[in-house]
Amino acid sequence: MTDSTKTLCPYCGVGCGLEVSPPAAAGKATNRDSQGNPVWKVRGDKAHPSSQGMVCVKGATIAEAIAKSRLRYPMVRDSLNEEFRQVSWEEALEKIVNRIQTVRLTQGADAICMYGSGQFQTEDYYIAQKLMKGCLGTNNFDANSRLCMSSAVSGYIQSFGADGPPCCYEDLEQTDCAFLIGTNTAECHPIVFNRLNKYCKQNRNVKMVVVDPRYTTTAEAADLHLAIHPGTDIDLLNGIAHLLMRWGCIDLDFIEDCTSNFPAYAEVIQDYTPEMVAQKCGISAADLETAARYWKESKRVLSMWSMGVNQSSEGTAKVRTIINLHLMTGQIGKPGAGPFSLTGQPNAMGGREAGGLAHLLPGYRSVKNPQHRAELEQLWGLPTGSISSETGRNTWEIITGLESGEVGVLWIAATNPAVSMPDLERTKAALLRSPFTIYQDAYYPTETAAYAHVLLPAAQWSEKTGVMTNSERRVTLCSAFRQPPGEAKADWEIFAEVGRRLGFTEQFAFSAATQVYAEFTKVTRDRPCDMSGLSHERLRAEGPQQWPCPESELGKSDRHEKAKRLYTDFKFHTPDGRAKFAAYHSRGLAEPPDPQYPYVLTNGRLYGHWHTLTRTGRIDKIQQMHPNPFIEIHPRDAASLKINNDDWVEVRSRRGKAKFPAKVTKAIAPGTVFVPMHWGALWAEQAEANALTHPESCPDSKQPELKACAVQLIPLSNNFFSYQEAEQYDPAPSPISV
Ligand SMILES: Nc1nc2c(c(=O)[nH]1)N[C@H]1C(S)=C(S)[C@@H](COP(=O)(O)OP(=O)(O)OC[C@H]3O[C@@H](n4cnc5c(=O)[nH]c(N)nc54)[C@H](O)[C@@H]3O)O[C@H]1N2
Ligand SMILES: Nc1nc2c(c(=O)[nH]1)N[C@H]1C(S)=C(S)[C@@H](COP(=O)(O)OP(=O)(O)OC[C@H]3O[C@@H](n4cnc5c(=O)[nH]c(N)nc54)[C@H](O)[C@@H]3O)O[C@H]1N2
Ligand code: SF4
Ligand SMILES: [Mo]
Repeated sequence: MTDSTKTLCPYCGVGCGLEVSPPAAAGKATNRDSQGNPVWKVRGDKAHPSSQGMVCVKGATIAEAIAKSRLRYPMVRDSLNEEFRQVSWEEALEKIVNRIQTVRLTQGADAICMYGSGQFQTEDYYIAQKLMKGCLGTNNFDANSRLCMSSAVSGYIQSFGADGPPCCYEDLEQTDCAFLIGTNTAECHPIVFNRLNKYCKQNRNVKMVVVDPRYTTTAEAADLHLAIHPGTDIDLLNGIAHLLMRWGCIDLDFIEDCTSNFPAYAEVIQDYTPEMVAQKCGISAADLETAARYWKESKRVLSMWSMGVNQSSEGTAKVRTIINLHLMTGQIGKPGAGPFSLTGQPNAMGGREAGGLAHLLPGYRSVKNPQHRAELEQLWGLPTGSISSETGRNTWEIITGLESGEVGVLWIAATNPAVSMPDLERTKAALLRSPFTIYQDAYYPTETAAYAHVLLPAAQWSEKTGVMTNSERRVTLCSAFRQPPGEAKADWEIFAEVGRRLGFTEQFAFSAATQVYAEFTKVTRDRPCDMSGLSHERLRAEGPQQWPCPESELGKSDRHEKAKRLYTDFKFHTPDGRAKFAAYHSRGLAEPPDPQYPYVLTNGRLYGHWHTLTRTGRIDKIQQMHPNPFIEIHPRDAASLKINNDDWVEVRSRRGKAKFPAKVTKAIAPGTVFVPMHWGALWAEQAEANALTHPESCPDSKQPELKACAVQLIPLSNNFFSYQEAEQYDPAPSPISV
């Protein structure tokens, strides 16, 4: 393999095209990483339509982390206080299969759980569904997308009758107003932001609104920044709707012809007067009015959102309330307009297509739907009734299942829950109780490895071939261009091998990823995410493709144009074909601040780092960009607590504590503090954001409210306190701003 390979960046859901070439050109010195591995050269793929050659620092430096600190061989141990010993695949697989068979017989299939990830390729996801939901007959497969995209999924399904972001990146350059809510796009979706920001700068009449309690890098670029109190998004959105209604700026024809349930919504928004909304959100009535005016004056509004909206105990309601505004103004199904959920992980979209949550089945199907189950049982060659009609355990229910002893086997792959789950103390205690945990990861050590009985080495991006789908529904083939280290195998290969050993030889008779993908695309035929026209061969020959891409459309000249946007005919996937308005009042935070825990803690990401640092923590350039965790505190709060820059602050919630050096800044609103989510126990002492967070979740999407919990702040290293004194400290009630 000497030529360059086109592939996709394996980090965020923007899905930038990369071109990767071998480390050494003939006669030139080989660039090596700090562990002596040759480093591949990476540049942006100019021909990739989503990114047009652009990359951010994460994509540009990915090659520096792919060979370091890898898990190379299967390892096992009988209990968590023993050392791991290296074993053959044969021995590891035998142990797993025996345990699965025993648990199936003694506790039933529903005692087996798998927890996967939006960092799987679609092939990995699909085979995991077939194994768990089809062959084993339990829907206990959930993924870290539960912590990420599930509110967007349920919002789209409830409003439109199906999941799937209806927009595309060309809309970034065709809009009159970009409405960014709960997204720090500049740091988390940098190439989406670059495209948008460049366009806004060239067209001064195009407006950018940012709704975020923090003054983020994204907010710096905005025409209007609404620094709302955490958890007041629904108030704001209903307040904008109230003004649009008052001004008569609604699309009555669209509402009449293409939607349902408008009267209920119209009644709800009556209550959201500008005075009330401004007061609740902590913004001025003038700013609220400006936001509403931008909606009114813009022919095309493109709203974008991410975790500030989804990670909420009313996440689905927030998503639907954003969609309401689009329905009310007819801003959907046309260039430059629509409700655009920015996906987090590189293949969270593929995960949704493959049915990778406990209530879903492949091809945008639902476990609750008897016809959907029957279709898959037939496609998979399984007896009728093989697929359970019960929703499986979601991410948090896996934790509570460990607590109650109902989970007998836990198989975790491509995620690091010992850092990323809410209420870490409880999560870790539950993981400690697991009778048998299989952990399948690319790197070693990670925090979760400490809780495993079996470690399986996974081949990662660059070492396995498969597809990923980005936020604009564009599917890119990621071809392998180097060998996996040691004995690492692709996730789907491991699942398929276990399937065969459990007796499902026909169901897992695959020898290459291209065969897996061929079967998967068949399963999507005639579904909203129809990809029956796609194959590895076509993606290799023709480059990345957007879905829908039904086989029947192949060869038609307008195929690509038609796939750009969904709902251009204003026909939705609901039973009556209409998009449904939702009528939600705001409920606010699940754990609002109070005199004992007077601050709202929010948390999120930094530009250079990726999640739990398994890759970016090992890249020098990025470590230098963001060397340490910190806590952002507003100068007013810092003054009242006598905290100076760089003073250590202990943060306590009802569940746990952490400590950070202070960064005193007006970028965070008074009453709110911010910490990055990245540093787990292996990377810093007691700087885990999730030691503090709680698992209260949205009733529809079951997505936990990771974005907000109530905390107290205790200064540790100034003149007034020692650490010991702080242990007895009773924090003086501070002003509560929510
Ligand atoms: N650099 C980098 N990029 C990434 C990732 C990464 O780890 N690092 N991860 C990827 C993944 S998986 C994801 S999910 C995305 C996440 O992308 P984002 O959602 O953009 O990232 P976050 O920083 O988690 O949160 C976004 C913002 O939500 C705001 N927020 C908090 N509470 C509220 C609220 O109540 N209302 C509103 N309106 N806003 C609120 C926070 O202040 C924060 O600025 O990023 C993806 N891209
Ligand atoms: N407080 C707080 N907590 C959060 C969030 C937040 O905003 N705030 N965000 C939540 C969100 S949106 C997300 S997406 C999660 C992310 O949280 P995690 O999923 O826990 O984070 P990662 O560090 O991306 O973990 C991915 C793991 O997969 C491994 N890996 C990479 N490629 C492969 C592969 O091909 N196969 C296998 N088997 N392993 C592979 C990596 O080595 C790494 O260990 O965190 C959630 N938790
Ligand atoms: S924007 Fe996202 S997909 Fe693009 S290079 Fe950066 S991390 Fe990779
Ligand atoms: Mo995410």
